[in-house]
Amino acid sequence: MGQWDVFLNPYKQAVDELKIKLKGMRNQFGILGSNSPIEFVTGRVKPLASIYDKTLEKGIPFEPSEQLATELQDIAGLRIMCQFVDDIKTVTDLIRQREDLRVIEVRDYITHSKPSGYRSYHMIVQYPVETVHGKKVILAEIQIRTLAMNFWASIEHSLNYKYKGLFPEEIKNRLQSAAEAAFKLDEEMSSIRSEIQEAQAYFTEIKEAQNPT
Ligand code: 0O2
Repeated sequence: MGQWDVFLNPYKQAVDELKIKLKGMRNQFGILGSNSPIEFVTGRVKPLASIYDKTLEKGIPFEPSEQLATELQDIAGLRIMCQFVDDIKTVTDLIRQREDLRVIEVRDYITHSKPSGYRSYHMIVQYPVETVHGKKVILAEIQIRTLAMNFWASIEHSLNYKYKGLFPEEIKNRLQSAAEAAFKLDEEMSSIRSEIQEAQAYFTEIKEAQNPT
């Protein structure tokens, strides 16, 4: 096993565990028969190529080290998607109450979106991983956003990759108006939230009646 594999292993374990735990929160709402504030959860360990790019940006050595573990807070990354903007607050409250992690920092790009138009709520957490050599506390970043925010961010991320951050003016303007459209979509959906949730509860009931367990 290489040095990087050894270094990244606890992050992989943390991502696997947190994915299960956060998905568990979603399932509990389902069992209790209430609408879940969590739509779906994804997670990844930052690829080595992205770690390399970030070390160049930050001017730190590209090597598995304590400095890297402290300065790159999103080597373990989780993403929680919600249907409605208000669900984000519910989810962040649930995360803060948990005893298996500790929130040490938040970045609220929903109240203050980034100049690019990016919106999302980021929580940096300390998470203890049990290893064969004992407990290792690592940092993880949990990004919480609506489906509309996620759609915009995924598209912008791909374009960013293509243009290496140097968007032609036309694309930059279109992305900004798409960000405004996503914001409007979130507002519109919030205004008919109870209608939507009633309909979703109705369909869940029908599905359960058709497939009793
Ligand atoms: P990837 O590929 O998702 O891993 P830093 O991590 O130091 O560069 P900062 O601002 O200290 O940046 O951390 P922050 O705000 O938590 O943002 C880091 C992550 O948020 C990014 O990770 C993206 O996932 C997301 N993000 C932030 N700004 C934007 C944006 O303008 N557009 C999109 N699409 N995503 C954004 P990485 O490492 O950049 O990328």
